[in-house]
Amino acid sequence: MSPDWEEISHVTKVDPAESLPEDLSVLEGTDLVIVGGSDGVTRQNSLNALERIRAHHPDVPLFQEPYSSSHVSEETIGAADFLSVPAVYNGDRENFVAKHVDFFTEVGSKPEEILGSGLPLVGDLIASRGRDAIQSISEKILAEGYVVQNLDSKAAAVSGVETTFTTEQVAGAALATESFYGFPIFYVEYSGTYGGPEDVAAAATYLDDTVLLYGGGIESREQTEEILDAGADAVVVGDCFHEDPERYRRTIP
Ligand code: 1GP
Repeated sequence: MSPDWEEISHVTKVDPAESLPEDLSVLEGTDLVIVGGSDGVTRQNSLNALERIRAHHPDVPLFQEPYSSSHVSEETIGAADFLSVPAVYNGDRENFVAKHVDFFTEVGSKPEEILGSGLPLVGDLIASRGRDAIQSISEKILAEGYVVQNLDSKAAAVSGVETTFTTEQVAGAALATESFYGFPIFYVEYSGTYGGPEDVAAAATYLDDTVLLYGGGIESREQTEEILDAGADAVVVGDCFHEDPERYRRTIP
């Protein structure tokens, strides 16, 4: 299961560790909101952001994008429509395999084994509702094949990214996402800087069933259009939303 991507071309990434604009009507016109960040994120601030956005915009699809199971609780899972979880191709092993196996180990373990684990609230949920709860958590999780292309970003630091991919490697990662890993989303991440359309165009060549997202440095409608024209299904706008709501509004097509 996934949201209706045909309807989504503009995504806003809200950092729960940063303050939100006073007036959340600025989000009108965005098609999807993702709550996630790379610094100072907690279960509580994630939940606060999810609940505040839901209260103002009950109909906009809402994701939580945790990079650690410490951001996730029964409440955040309940508040979000989906959990989008990055698997970083050019990151360290922890961020492509280990963290995910650990997470699903916790989710899938017998309740008595996971109560008191790093995911106590998920443990309670499973203890109270059994296998159905495991099933419903799993169905809410969407894997994102991720390439982090800005080495100076916090996203690179927390994912163990030490080298960026060439355009050919980005294309290869996209092809692997579609034909080998089967992740529903491929994400070209330039967090904090505008990367231009090249990687997106290369990735788009190989993606039919996989959704292609681009994020990084988008501050204008022209940039949004350049990325969409290159073949992305949607742009993701982050910093600009927190820093300059008026400029952010102009990134919406
Ligand atoms: C960050 O891709 C998003 O994860 C958006 O990037 O903050 O640079 O807009 P910016």
